[in-house]
Amino acid sequence: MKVHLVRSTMLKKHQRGQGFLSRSKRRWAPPNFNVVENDEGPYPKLIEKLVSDTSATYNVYYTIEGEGVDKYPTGVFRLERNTGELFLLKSVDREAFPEYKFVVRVWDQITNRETDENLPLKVLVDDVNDNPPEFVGSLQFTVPEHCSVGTVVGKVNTTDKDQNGTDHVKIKYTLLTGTAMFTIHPQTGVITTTTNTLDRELQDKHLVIVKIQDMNGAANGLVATSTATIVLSDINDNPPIFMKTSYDVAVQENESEKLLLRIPVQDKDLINTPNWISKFVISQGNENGNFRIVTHPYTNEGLLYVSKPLDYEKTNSVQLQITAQNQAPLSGSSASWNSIPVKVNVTNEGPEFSAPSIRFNVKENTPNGTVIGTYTATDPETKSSKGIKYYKVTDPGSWISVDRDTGELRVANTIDRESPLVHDGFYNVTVRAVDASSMTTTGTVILLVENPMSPVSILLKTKTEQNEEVWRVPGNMS
Ligand SMILES: [Ca+2]
Ligand SMILES: [Ca+2]
Ligand SMILES: [Ca+2]
Ligand SMILES: [Ca+2]
Repeated sequence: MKVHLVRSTMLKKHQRGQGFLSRSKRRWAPPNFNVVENDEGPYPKLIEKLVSDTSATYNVYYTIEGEGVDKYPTGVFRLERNTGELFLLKSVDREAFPEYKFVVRVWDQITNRETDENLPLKVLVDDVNDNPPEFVGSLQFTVPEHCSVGTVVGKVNTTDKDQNGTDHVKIKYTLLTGTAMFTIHPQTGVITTTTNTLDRELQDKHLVIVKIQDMNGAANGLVATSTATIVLSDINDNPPIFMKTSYDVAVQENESEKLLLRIPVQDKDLINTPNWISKFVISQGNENGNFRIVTHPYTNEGLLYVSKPLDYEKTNSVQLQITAQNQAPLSGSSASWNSIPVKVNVTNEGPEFSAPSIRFNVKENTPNGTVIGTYTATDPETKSSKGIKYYKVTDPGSWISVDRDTGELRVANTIDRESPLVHDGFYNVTVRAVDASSMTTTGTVILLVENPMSPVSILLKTKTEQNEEVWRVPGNMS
């Protein structure tokens, strides 16, 4: 084909392939030339032959300057000086340089004067689909577990170096795995969920293979694949679970700031987050504020303290209800906080005898009313015996009387060393002390019954010839 470089007083149009050649009197706009990228040649390859109408009048020659010739990238085009033939010298890459602008000039061979106006020309490089689509940016997405169907997970971003607006860059998105849980929009690349059963506590992330294909997914399209990671973020769908169904603990009256109970719980949600950290509430039974409960910062246990002393005389047991919550509210309609009962038994501080047992020596046949000694108890808190009463519990021979107010012991009957109630010289009496709040304790009084003739109150345990154990006065071996 030829392009005539003409001057005309009339606007003309010549159909030329797919383009139009327009000319005006002073300036004219030639069509763009087209070359196809990646053409295998052979080279040089003739593109056009340019002919100026002035060649009819003059002997002309042509020159060319601009991109692809003497401007970057040089060496792509050559114009035959005498014939006006424009050659492509080598394969071109549209993605590297999509169009070349240059100027053709016509000269008189004799005068070296220009015989015509400059002809600006543009060569467009036609696209070939030689670039597969590419993934752009992160394929890491996060979506809350148990989100509703259709929740947007994220958008797969892509690029394609080929020509915009053509099928060469029209990408179709497909998921190759994970289709039971996710779907991808074929045109936009937006991934959404297809289920509301995604459970972080079961599996905290899913890997899905994404395929992208240009030519809108046609078989001749170019393909790329990559793996998207979909991380499930935690919601608080698990309440803390108690390890036991109830507790029974004891607290002594008048105690305070004492740890009564450690209550462990388990929580399946994400550890060390507000969804996991427990928050305990005494939901019932603490109307008087005797208790407080805090969360152990490391173990997440509930620590139940008595914070205000309890009075046994007012209450001897408290029924608490302990509820385990999280710092964060629960998500999901089916779950609710759990509670367990904790029974706190208040124990009284009873009186204590001066010793669990006490021993006195008493001669047999000691007159009634003779004082043997005293055996007293005190309140361990006040160390006082005030208000404590004493009673006999056991006294098989009724040999002893106990003063109810003082704990004084007196002889009340004939004490007989030979009585079958005496064993190895010992006779036992059990005494009970009772305080004002009816708390009791018992103690044992051991009487060592002595022979009245014995000069000393010390007896030795010896054996007879019949091998019986007997108490004897030292020196008297009869
Ligand atoms: Ca291309
Ligand atoms: Ca492409
Ligand atoms: Ca939780
Ligand atoms: Ca969870």
